[in-house]
Amino acid sequence: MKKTPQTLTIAGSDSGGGAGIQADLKTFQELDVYGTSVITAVTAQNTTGVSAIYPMSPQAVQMQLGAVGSDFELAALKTGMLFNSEIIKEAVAAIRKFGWKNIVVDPVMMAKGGADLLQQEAVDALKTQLLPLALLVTPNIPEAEALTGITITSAASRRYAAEQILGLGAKAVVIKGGHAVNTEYAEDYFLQTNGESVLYRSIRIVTDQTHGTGCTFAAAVTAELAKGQQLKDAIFTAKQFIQAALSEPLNIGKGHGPTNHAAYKAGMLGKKEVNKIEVFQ
Ligand code: PXL
Repeated sequence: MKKTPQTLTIAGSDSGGGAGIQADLKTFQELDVYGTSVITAVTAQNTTGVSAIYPMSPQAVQMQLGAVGSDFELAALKTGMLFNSEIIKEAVAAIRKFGWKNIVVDPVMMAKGGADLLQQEAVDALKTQLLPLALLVTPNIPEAEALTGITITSAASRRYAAEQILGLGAKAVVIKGGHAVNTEYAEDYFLQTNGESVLYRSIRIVTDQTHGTGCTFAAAVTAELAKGQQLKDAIFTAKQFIQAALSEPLNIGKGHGPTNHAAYKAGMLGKKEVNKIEVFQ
């Protein structure tokens, strides 16, 4: 009997349900893969912001990783909020111990309201220990700038930053364009170590219902990788998924509401044409 592909998210809990572990598991479910989770921190948060962060102890993270690793056959995994260097070390040790592949690293650093989801002391561990294990890193523009020290203002500086990130050991990077000043399009720039690049372009959806966009995108890539999709195709589907999730907002909460994780599948099932993504190779 064919088994459902199994995945893991190593990330923080968002009590508001729009980002973090909750966004990841919803996305895994929508894309027909089985999701497991290792919680790195519990955040008290809603659509208006983060009011508290409670990191798990390194041992609590290690025990969760061991429980998942000793039972499940993971086809892909993603990391999100890792908070500190001790937790990063545990994630790295488990990835090595269990020989996990198809690692998607969402280098989560800051929440929309400015709360630190990765402590400054941990940026170095993320760069030197985790990124060399990554098949794909998915920074937004501020994260790509923080990882490289490069200010991204043009296609050339974006490419230069992507090259620098590959220099840290990741096999591929996609710099997401949601934070760019471009008001017409949202362009995600992909570069891999063989020099191949792809630009994924969609019409920009103007909405403040964007909480958890990055988590959801990386989770969708992870799910597609787990199903055996090639990286460039997995990113294409993830872009469609997030475009659908942004285009049919749920209008929940008083602040930056969550994206609509159900919209992609509902559109596919209804045979509605999913949002157009242009691909430039
Ligand atoms: O979207 C980044 C992110 C990741 N993980 C958790 C979060 C957030 C943003 O708020 O709360 C737990």
